[in-house]
Amino acid sequence: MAFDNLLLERDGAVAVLTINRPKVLNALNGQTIDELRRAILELKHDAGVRVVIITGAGEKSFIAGADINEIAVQSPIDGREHAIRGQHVFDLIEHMGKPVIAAINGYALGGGCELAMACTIRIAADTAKLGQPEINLGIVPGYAGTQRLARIVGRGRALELLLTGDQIPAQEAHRLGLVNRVVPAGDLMQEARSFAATLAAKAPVAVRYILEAVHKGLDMPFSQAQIFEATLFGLVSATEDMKEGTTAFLEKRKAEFKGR
Ligand code: CO8
Repeated sequence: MAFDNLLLERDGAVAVLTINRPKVLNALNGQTIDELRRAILELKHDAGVRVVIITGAGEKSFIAGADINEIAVQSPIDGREHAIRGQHVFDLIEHMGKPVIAAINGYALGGGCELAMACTIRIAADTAKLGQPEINLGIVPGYAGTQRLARIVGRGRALELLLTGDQIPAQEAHRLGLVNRVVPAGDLMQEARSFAATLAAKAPVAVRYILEAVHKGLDMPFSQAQIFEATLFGLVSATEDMKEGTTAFLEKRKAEFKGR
């Protein structure tokens, strides 16, 4: 599949998707959002891909937000539609059933921070800066930043970040729980690939059900989420990978999961 603004590379079970508009610090215009949708759907349905890494081209930026050139001229109706369209694409990332690692190689601002928050795991270069600076443009986040940020770091911290628009360094983002790990900038992709390889070796159906249990379960009342979890537990017990995992443990050897 050909893209103008994305690079897609496969390395065994790991796919690396790079937002490739370095001249505008990888800002997300409408075309890029559309290409992301196509790429994510392709990766979701590719059984050979078990983990996806998303990063930004160049040294400086992961994604510096939605493309302000487009925001500046859009009508209110278009603005709403564009926000909803982007939200659907980010939901696809969150619900693709495979871990997605954001390798945050620089600025993750506005829509860039929102995209990172839709990923399963965030690894940041020690040079990265994160934030939701929309308030400084006189707008609000539109790709679910008000919702995911509050769920990840808590309401009080989210409100401070959203209302100040401050860019925070990677270490501060780590302290808040906004990123999982901070690594030296030069090691970022190696760390992301190594983490991806660890996740790719896990049982894919169990991985998918854990993602589903957490993401769907958090939107349910606790008692229903527990039943949902128990049902997934029952289902996963029917997999060959469950037999392999438990047998390997009892035989004191490493399990080889096949995704069945
Ligand atoms: N959109 C368009 N162009 C951008 C963007 C952007 N978000 N960010 C940077 N650029 C461009 C600059 O205009 C500049 O272009 P040129 O070389 O032609 O002048 C080039 O990238 C390099 O940027 P700078 O010269 O500004 O680089 P600096 O190192 O001086 O600064 C910053 C880097 C701090 C990242 C700075 O570029 C900046 O503040 N960028 C904007 C960050 C921002 O406000 N992001 C939020 C955007 S709004 C948003 O994300 C809303 C999401 C929901 C949208 C829902 C519907 C569409």
